[in-house]
Amino acid sequence: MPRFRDPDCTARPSDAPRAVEPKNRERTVDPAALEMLKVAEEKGVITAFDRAVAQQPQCQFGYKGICCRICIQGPCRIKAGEGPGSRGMCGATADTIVARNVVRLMAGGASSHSDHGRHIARTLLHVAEGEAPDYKISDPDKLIAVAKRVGIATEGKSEMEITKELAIVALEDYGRYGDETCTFLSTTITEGRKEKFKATNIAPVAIDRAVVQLLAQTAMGVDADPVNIIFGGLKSALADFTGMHIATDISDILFGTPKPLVSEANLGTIDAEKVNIAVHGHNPLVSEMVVAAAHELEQEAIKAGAKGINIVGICCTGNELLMRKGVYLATNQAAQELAIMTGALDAMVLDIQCMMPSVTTAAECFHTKIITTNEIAKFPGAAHLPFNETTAMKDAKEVVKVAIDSYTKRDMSKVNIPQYKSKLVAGFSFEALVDLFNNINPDRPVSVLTDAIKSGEIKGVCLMAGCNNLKAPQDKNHLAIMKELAANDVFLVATGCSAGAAAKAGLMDPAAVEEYAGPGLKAFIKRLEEANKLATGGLPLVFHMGSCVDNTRAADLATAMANELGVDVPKVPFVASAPEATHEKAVSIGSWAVAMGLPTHVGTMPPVEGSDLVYGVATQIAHDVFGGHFILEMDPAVAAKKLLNALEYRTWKLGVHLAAAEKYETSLAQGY
Ligand code: BF8
Ligand code: SF4
Repeated sequence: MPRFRDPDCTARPSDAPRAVEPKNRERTVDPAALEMLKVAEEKGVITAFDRAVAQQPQCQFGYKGICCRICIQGPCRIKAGEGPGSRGMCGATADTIVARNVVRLMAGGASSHSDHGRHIARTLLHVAEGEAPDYKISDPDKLIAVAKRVGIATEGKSEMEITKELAIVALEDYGRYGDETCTFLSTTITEGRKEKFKATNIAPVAIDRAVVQLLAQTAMGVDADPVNIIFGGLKSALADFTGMHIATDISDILFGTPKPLVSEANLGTIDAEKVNIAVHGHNPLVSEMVVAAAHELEQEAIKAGAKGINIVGICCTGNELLMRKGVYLATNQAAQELAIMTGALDAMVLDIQCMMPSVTTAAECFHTKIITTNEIAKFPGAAHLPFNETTAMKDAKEVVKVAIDSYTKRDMSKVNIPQYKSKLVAGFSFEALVDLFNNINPDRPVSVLTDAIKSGEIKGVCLMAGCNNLKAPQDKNHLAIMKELAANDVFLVATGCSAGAAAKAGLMDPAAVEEYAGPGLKAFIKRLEEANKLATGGLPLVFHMGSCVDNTRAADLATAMANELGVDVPKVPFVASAPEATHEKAVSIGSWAVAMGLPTHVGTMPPVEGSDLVYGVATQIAHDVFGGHFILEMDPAVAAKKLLNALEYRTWKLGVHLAAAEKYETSLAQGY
């Protein structure tokens, strides 16, 4: 888009502070977290909130991306505009260094998601081979649908034959000899994107290959062309998309495709009378089995004096369980240590990603057992109970037994659970959203959404995604942007810690529609409610689409909208926002979102300001090539304005092109 009619909305960020109130430790708007921060202070427990203050001011070379540590001749910093200090020792320029640093974040993100996806795909293979008896095919319809989509002939084959073939197709996306594009990418995007990715040479052949190639490309003394490096990065970002899609599809097959359900979120869901187990991390292979084991061992908990077992989720494994099982979501990433301050967590079970190594220190003041389960994620000070999918139930039971034993050692005088929890309606997989539309228009369900945009009832769709980042108060910018977009009739879907922020703050409670939605959005949601006899007591303001790895569900929605409208994704009024992006995964997701054609807001500055060239490619040139671009903006009010501008521009342009096609009886213009 960047043809800004509003002079406040340029490709440059506003002058909002980069670290809001850097010396204020109370960096959250979550009342439960604020209460627990006081407990942490009383007990002398240092948390992320204290460390965020201690890290200020942060190194500006690193912040701008102009510190190179790619070889051990470094670190080299770009210290001057000219002369010897303007380059690294090897002669690398600021442009090269910034590009290399940022694409290596994409490689990291792609690796995180894809390794998670591989673990799930391998488990599917073990299920087919009878080696993972505790897992089963929970959604045979999705198995068939995904198998057909990736080109497997299903007729006359047994469920296990199809399962095995699908697992192999997924695993082939990690490494293949040939030069075909990854199957889980090429079968889930528009024809237009396929051509674009081919033309720009960013379609990955295999996930592992894309990441290995990128590390090779960015090693000392290889690629010095920042633009070529960025395109290499985008290949890894699309490998990330591929691994994510594998993870989501197969998790749905193994554990069920989410459907609307009611639950609650925030630390008030921890129950003083029960054995409380927090499952934390991302991979549902562990947490799903812990839930199943807890059901089986409920009586043992009662024998130990508890009223039962209460599982609560933290971060994205919490989102996975919430979406499929209605398990309570205790909190999102920044407040993970604060869950321990309740004194009522008997065990915290970790798998992978976004887990703070400091949870073991936080647990020292309490009886909480920290248990790691994955061979690549061990914490000094934690118990390690290896989790193997071939012995999953046995392993999960062991974990639950440790929690029950820990409960017997709980010091009730230390229990202090903040009484904050919000009702929520979650479970909106892409399929569940289509089901909602289906009851209005069974022939063309997605047209329910696109027609509402064409008629001006709603302005478009925004995916709210990403992390907590303590450069700003936890959740604050997520909530500010959601409320502003809702008031302006934007249909909101959310994932990851952004969904967690909405859930805790009550924005997934149907009551929030009345309170925050603009008239168009309200009418649209009410229409969906009336057409669907939902047992959930209504629909939410913000539709929870799942964990971070499930951002591909939102991409599927954008793709379906493009196909419905007869255009490519860059013409669809669909934007994304990660107000508190943190993890490498957020960098790779944001990058594939831009390559897919989405204007993508990031509310914490990625390390690109050290190169005008890289900054310009990300915020402007990307639009010319892919139709999507980054909006880098720290002020949530300005960010909301920029997102609304992007939506309005697309809706206006689409309207002009649709009207012209109708008037002159031509096909719809495809330019963006
Ligand atoms: O995968 S949103 S802080 S918990 S990276 Fe992590 Fe970011 Fe949260 Fe989930 Ni996603
Ligand atoms: Fe310095 Fe070049 Fe080595 Fe980077 S790759 S650390 S710029 S010598």
